[in-house]
Amino acid sequence: MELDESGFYNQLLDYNNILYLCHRNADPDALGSAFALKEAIGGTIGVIDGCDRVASQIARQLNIEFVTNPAEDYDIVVVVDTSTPAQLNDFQLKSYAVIDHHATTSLNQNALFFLHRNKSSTAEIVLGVLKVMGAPVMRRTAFALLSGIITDTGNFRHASSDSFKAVAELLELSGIEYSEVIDILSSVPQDVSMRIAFLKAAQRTNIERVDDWIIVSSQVSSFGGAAASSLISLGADVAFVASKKDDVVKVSARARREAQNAGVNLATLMEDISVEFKGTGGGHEGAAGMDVLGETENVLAACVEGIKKSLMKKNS
Ligand SMILES: [Mn+2]
Repeated sequence: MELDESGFYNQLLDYNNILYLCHRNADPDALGSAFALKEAIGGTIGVIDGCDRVASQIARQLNIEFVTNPAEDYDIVVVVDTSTPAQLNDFQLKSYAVIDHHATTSLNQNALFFLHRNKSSTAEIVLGVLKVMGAPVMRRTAFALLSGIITDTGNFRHASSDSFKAVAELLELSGIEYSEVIDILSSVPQDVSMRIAFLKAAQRTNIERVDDWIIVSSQVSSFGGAAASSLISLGADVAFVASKKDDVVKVSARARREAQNAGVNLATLMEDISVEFKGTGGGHEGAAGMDVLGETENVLAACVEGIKKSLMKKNS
């Protein structure tokens, strides 16, 4: 059942023991949104496997307590900022709700109720819920939501006018200075193994050119998503980076805005290819991912072919 902000909040009031569950390797948008909901409504924050580098720093800074790989004995689980069950590993969802901003959220289908908005971050949706509730927006809540918006919009590169409005509102309501948030976010040191992953991704790149479009694919053992973004900043229009772990090939895909305007939609591409390779996938037009089974080379080849097709369709 799809609900609006006030419906979502009113449904949650019926439950006592709520778990706000973030996707694995929780980012600031997931953790910040879960934290703001917990502060306003009560409950426990859970993460699968842990937080990413920036979210860990924010958790330390704001003293955010969370449970890693929580048990499954809650009255209801609110899945936050998560589009596919694969992002929750083996966590068995029974009674659950979803609050999310991804273009395709397959988790909505079996949820008791869900709140979905096409915003740049889940944090912006949560702010909407807090406003409907008339909940006070305290410093830590505002800080957590601001860091979610800033990181999910790629430092406002993919921000909508709504994201800017939400930021302005959060600063006003909480009295935080924007520079305080930026200082924390930029003081997080870039992990050395992440920088090595960027360099390896660049070294192993296969480059394909279609007209003036550059499509690249590569492989690293970890940090695939960040490595794909780094290939975009190096000059690729579309980048696919695969990591193989046991039998699962994890692909992270990124595309420049110009490629999206020319017809590239990574969310649907990842969904389509993941079906072909017996896995799950989805995300946004410009940033998506999938977990599939197969040979890494074949999976990457299918990704690159898919992009070539969508770029050529536009030309003809
Ligand atoms: Mn998000």
